[in-house]
Amino acid sequence: MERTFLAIKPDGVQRGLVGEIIRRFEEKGFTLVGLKLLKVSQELAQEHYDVHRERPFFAGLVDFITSGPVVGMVWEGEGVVASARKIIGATNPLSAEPGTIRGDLGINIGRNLIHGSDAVETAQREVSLWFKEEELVSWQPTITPCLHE
Ligand code: DAT
Ligand code: MG
Repeated sequence: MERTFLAIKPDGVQRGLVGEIIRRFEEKGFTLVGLKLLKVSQELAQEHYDVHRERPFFAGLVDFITSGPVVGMVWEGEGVVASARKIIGATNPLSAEPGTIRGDLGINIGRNLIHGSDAVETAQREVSLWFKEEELVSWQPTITPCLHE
């Protein structure tokens, strides 16, 4: 089953939006298979955002993501990678559609509340970067027949 990695950034945790953000993925019907609150190390932050290493905003991004607690999550479900990106909305909250997390709850590109893997291969890399295999729980919700034919 497809999995994605999501992280509620320090702004989301500080603003008390952890429950609101998790609710949106639960309500959609995806399955939570990994969850932890952590202070992100410099090493993890730099590795996670490795593709942006040469961008002018890289240092600020690493400073921000290491500035306070982050909620790391793995969610599972049919098409979860692309669907989670839609639920999250565009990178810049000012351009993100209402109804999306960033569109409803954010204003600034550097404070856009949540990270979501952008492709299935990226998700695999990010899940194994943030979680050990034994930290993930494989389970099938009893409501599965209500969600899938
Ligand atoms: P996304 O998080 O939507 O996948 P991304 O991978 O292009 O976006 O960038 C990673 C994060 O870097 C993004 O969530 C916020 C920050 N960022 C991106 N572009 C930025 C910019 N022009 N100025 C400041 N921060 C930026
Ligand atoms: Mg990205």
